[in-house]
Amino acid sequence: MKRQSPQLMAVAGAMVLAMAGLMGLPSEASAKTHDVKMTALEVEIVTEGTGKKYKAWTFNGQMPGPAVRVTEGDTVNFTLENPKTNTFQHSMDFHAAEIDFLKNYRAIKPGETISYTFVAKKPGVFFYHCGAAPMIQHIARGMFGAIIVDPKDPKVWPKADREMLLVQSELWNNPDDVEAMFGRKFDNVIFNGGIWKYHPFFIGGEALEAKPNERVRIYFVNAGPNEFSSLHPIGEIWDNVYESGNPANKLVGVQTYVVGPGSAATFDLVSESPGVYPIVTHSLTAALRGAIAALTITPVAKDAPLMPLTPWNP
Ligand SMILES: [Cu+2]
Repeated sequence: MKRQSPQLMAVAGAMVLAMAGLMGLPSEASAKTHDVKMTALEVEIVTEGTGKKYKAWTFNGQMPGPAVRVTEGDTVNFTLENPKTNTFQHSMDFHAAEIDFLKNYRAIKPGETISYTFVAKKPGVFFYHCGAAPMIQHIARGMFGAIIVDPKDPKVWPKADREMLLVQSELWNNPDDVEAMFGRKFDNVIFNGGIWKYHPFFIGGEALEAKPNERVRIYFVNAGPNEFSSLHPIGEIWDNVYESGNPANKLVGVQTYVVGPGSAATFDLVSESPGVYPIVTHSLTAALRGAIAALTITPVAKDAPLMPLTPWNP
């Protein structure tokens, strides 16, 4: 067989790539595979700046569970372990996945492990949660979190200068009172698992920070289990709101946006003037029981993790 010259091979290769580009074929080479493993842990966690503890059920011992971040088109190989030291069944339901619920989201007993694979086909910010019965209790006690699916083409929306992830949920003093959960008799509504976590007037509370004119992108998930969030930045207007965090679902100049339980949205805020802009759910029975996050706009704003979990030590 006649050997092709390296130059000819290179030209042929370039032609194939050019053809693929002309035909609009996606570049599969850029899609990644992520192995995500979580462990269901029934543990005590700190939910207040005073150090007060709560008998939670968690993913990886934290409420919310760890933030998962992938890009549109990526594959997620997910594994949930329910260690035999636990007492209850647990499961995992990813709203970013489009797969069979019966097979993949079934509850597993202590000592068991479940794995499944999904492709994150749609960009956005999505809820994840345990769905074991009674689901209202498994979510109320802390088994929830967020997965961000970044758009494949970052140019589909303005670049963010700063990003934050906020997960709202209701908290009951008695984690065993399922009747109070059905009756919506929550004691607190919280952001990222802490009562007044981002309110500097309370012990252990620390404001979120950003610089003037920065585009602050807030990925927001409402874990519920029951209450709607009516998210509003006091003293400001959302520049953009993206339903489910999908750049195609763009709203402009929004004062307040409702995010139902089990839903999510991405909020962009650009503030020109230094000051304090509290981010609240305008459902006041919730805001006044813990769901106020102070956002301080200051030229000396510090960098912070995507989801500042505990300003206080656990
Ligand atoms: Cu669970």
